[in-house]
Amino acid sequence: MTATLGSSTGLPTSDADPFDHAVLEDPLPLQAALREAGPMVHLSRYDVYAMARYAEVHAALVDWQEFQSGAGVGLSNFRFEKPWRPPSLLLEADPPKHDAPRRVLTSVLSPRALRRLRDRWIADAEVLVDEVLSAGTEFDAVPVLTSAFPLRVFPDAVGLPQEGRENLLPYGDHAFNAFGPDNDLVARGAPRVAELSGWVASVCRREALAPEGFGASIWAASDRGEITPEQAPLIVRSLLTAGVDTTVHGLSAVLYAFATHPGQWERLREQPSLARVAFDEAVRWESPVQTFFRTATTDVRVGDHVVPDGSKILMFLGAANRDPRRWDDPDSFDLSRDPSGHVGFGMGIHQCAGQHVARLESEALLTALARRVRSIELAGPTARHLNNTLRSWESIPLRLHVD
Ligand code: OW7
Repeated sequence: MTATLGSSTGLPTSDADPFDHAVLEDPLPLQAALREAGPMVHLSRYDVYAMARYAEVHAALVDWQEFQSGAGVGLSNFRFEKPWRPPSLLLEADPPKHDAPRRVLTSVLSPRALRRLRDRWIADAEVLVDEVLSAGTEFDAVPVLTSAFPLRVFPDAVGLPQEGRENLLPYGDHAFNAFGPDNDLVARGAPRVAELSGWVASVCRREALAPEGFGASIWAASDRGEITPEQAPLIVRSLLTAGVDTTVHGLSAVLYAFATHPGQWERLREQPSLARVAFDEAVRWESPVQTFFRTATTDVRVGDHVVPDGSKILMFLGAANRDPRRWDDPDSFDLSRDPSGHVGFGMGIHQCAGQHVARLESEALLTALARRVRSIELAGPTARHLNNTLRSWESIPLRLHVD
């Protein structure tokens, strides 16, 4: 990065492109440079204001009055640009419109509502791990475990029809690319947008959803008048957009972390109840959702500087999660740390509504693996999957040693 001091205001400025392939491949150097440059940095290429330190990212996340989501949480400013799809009633909305959809989804995905899924998911993870291990102990963890497990349990929990489930990951991948600039990654997804969006819309309808499941629960809330029948399918759409790729990449992160930190796997083996901490530590360490934007609702003062009304603010969740001002030895994946307070699930009124679902998926898979696998190592070169928002893996070749 070239961080040169802006002449009149003293605001550091950078012409770096956070969405450049080289940066997406390894975002850590840019994150460190932006943190060092100051509490806020102007990114000249996109004319946006960037925050990469924990304190400022956290403050912006909890200040929904001055840093709104309703103008979009990507680079596109909905005040001036038409969104590529009808805005999310949760992610891309502010109070008061945000509140009823949020209340409903929070309740549908609450720890209490997940209790009936727990035993089934733990059994499903054991079956998957048994199947995988009986086929061999060397494999690519992404297709075989980290995408296979969410795809095995989540669509059923929503109540989706079987047909078309292969559309879930490509749809999510495009949605998360669309939060970034209109670059080659967005162009690559564009040809399938109409087809994928058509499928998603079709399965958000009440008639398409199973009589029990997260989808049916959302529709039931509309029967009780908690949301309108017009809102229900868009809230189901949030589940399908935010609930698959994110968990796949979170599971990839935690398995990669263990494959590269064998001592931590031994600790998990000794104390399987660490599975929950392990997942949150991996979400902190890898930050599957790297960035989100907000929009200034007025001229907002940040330190000695002012973000002009209507400007886009880019929050580097991944950089905040490795800010040495907040975390001891931030680059180490360490089960003895308390990762709570990380902003990998966001913070404040928009904090991830599906985090308990993600934690349960991870707990089920890690527990099943810990029961049978003595050690995990990389068996070849890994490959990243580039996305404008997500930090993810295309391939994690593993070799497991079983008892
Ligand atoms: C939605 C992880 C952020 C998201 C992401 C993408 C879409 C939505 C939510 O949460 O449609 O509400």
